[in-house]
Amino acid sequence: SGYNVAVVGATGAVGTRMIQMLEQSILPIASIKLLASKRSAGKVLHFKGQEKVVEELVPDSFRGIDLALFSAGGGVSKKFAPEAIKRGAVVVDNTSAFRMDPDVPLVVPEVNEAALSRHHGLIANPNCSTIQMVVALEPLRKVYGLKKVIVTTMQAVSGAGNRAIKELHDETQAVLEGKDYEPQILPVSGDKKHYQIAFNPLAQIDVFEEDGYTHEEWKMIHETKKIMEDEDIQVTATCVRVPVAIAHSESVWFELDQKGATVSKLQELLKKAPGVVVQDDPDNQIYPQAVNAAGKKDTFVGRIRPDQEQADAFHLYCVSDNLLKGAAWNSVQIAERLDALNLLRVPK
Ligand code: A2P
Ligand code: 11C
Repeated sequence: SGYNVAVVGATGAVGTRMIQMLEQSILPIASIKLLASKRSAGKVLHFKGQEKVVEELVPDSFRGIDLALFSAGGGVSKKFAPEAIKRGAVVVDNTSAFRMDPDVPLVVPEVNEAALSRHHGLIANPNCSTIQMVVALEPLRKVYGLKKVIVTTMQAVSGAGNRAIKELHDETQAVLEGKDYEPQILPVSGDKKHYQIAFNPLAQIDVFEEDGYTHEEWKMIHETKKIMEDEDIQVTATCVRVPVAIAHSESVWFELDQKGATVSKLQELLKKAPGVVVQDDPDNQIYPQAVNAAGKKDTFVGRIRPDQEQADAFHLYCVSDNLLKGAAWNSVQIAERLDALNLLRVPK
């Protein structure tokens, strides 16, 4: 007995991690179906040591499926998530397709698990850079309230998929060897121009909005308010792509609502917080690093220090694996919590 699970986008940067997270999960799994585009049909992947052949995604793929994890792009989710729900599968969607729909819970279990009870068959997984920031800020917000956040991100190329990881590798090698390389993916695969990422941070993630912010920045602002269920939190973001393969790093400035916080009090709250590991010991040069966070499920937090000019304002630095807590692990964790709360079924 257990759930029949489908992974949509199983061959991708996030999809392959979803398979790993399901292998390690406490969720009872009866069967697993791996779905991708026609290009990958017939490819062999593994689940718990057994060979699994990737199938082409079609509406009927979801017949008999109880849980479908989607990470194959927003267009695929828009088209196929309703097909899955119609056939009785609960969908956990890692794309931005439905996140801001008022009827869709947008969930980070450490922050707003209660929102799961309001699902109608689909739960959205937030953007990777938003997730780690709210995991780090929520334990502080609970005690002191949160007035304002200014975040600057340093995001790994894997956020743009497997082809972007390959571009970073190939381009870095070409630059080191003095060869020409024509970027094709970064900063954004669908945008008009492409730029070098090797040895060169790019202040563009996703496309530009009319107000001059990128859509990634827009997501961090609006998803944070939705997850924390507070439209009054002032959030602003600058999102930067850096030549790192895995794990996003973020510099976060925040102003608390209430007085009385100190660095040691904030550290104590974060040490007790779920999903957080504090790495904050300047005397011993201890602070979070992407190379150490890659492959881990936690959000690592350090460099906690007061703003020297403004009362009740602080800085922190957080790092997390964008493919795990930022995507695959948060999705599987949502499924585990749905199961524990007896909510892993499409409501009538
Ligand atoms: P495929 O390998 O067949 O292209 P990434 O984020 O690493 O680029 O991965 C994207 C994932 O989404 C891959 O598994 C990819 O499958 C899948 N995908 C992309 N387009 C479609 C589609 N139209 N139908 C099903 N899966 C798709
Ligand atoms: C990136 N955050 O690093 C993006 C990837 O909304 O799910 C995830 C996009 C999303 O490029």
